Amino acid sequence: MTKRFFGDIGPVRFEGPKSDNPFAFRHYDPARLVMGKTMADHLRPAVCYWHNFAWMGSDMFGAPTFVRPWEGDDMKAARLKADVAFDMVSTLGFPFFTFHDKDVVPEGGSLGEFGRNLAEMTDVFAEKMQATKIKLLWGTANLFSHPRYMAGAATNPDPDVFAYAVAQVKNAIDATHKLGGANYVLWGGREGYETLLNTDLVREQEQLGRFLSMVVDYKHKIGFKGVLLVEPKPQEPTKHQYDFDVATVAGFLDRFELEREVKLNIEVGHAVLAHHSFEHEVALAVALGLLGSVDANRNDYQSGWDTDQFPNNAAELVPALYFILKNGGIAPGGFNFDSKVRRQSIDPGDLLIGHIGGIDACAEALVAAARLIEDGKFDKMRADRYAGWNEPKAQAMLKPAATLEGIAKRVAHEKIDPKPRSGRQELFENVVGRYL
Ligand code: XLS
Ligand code: NI
Ligand code: NI
Repeated sequence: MTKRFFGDIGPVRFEGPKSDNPFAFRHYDPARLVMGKTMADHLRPAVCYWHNFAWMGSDMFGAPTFVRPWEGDDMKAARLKADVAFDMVSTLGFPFFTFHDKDVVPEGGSLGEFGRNLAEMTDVFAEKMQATKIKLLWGTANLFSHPRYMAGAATNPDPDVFAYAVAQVKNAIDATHKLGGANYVLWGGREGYETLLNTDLVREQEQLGRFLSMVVDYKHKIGFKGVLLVEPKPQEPTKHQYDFDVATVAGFLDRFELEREVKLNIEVGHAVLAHHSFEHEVALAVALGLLGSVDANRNDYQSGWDTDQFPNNAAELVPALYFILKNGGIAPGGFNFDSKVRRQSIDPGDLLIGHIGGIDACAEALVAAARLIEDGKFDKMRADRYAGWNEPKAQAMLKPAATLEGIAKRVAHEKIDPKPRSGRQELFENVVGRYL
């Protein structure tokens, strides 16, 4: 590298909430202990290749706005991109990065060339990871950008596309495995439909189930120790995506007997698109034992689009962090910033500022959620609400021996007449707010 992309900025350090240095953390203090674990170990933040290095600032109506020295479609450009990417992760002091195969190398003219490029870049990454101690949170394959995937990858009506996708995923898992990735992600960007009029959804879901089962088998065959993660999203780019939300994917995994093999990568903006909240998706995944990792970002609430903005609202994140802490943490997952700067943020420093604000919001929420748990009042309020269920008579109703007529008889005999009790929602909200 002749001239450093980020000029003289960095390394980014913790300076505390009073700092007005835009290139300092105000809440994220990587080494600070929270409930006996460092903030870095709790959040396991990652920089993604995709938004930072593969998107040049174009939108539906406008040309690219960013000037990036690594723009180009050859391995020379890819190497420069890798230099800047590792410089960026080091400057932020984040422990992880994530990538799609297509983000890091050109596809070239054939799958063979694509595979060779990826293998070459895997060696480059391995060296850089060794030198910087930066680790791979997850790798993935882009099965949605190329026109061949316009009608889906695993769910394509053309079996040759299915085969091609399988081959591409094999290469991406091999690369992830070689780099000791903590996880491997499958986001089915086009695994859905535009119109049911031309779609056999029974067949397509069978194909998707088979595909995922083969990925699971391959993982075991090569001894990949990372966790396989499906990333739910309800729509966009398709009208309807099969991996709609946590509940839908949970059902899908059960149906194909993959619920012990695959976990979920939950993205904030996708939760919003599904008309859920982020904490809903997290809480449900925790409840089902399916929480894998998080794609941290936020959505614009008006747009109806996956805007992938950096998170900046700590208060909104507290409930999700609470459920994550209750789950015993997110590892081997982490907080991957699947976030991008706005199209007008054209300065190199803007990329850093986005991540700084994002991790600060997560760190502030983490501390608040930890206080909430350590203090104990909140958990007690939640437990008190269900205290009646601790009674033996209540417990008996949940046993297999319980019957409708038995319970009905007891209601008459004991003249049971329940009185409404306040759910105290505002109190719960106020208590959560107290810890920020
Ligand atoms: C797109 C997804 C994508 C996945 C990885 O909406 O969030 O970025 O995280 O393919
Ligand atoms: Ni994502
Ligand atoms: Ni997304």
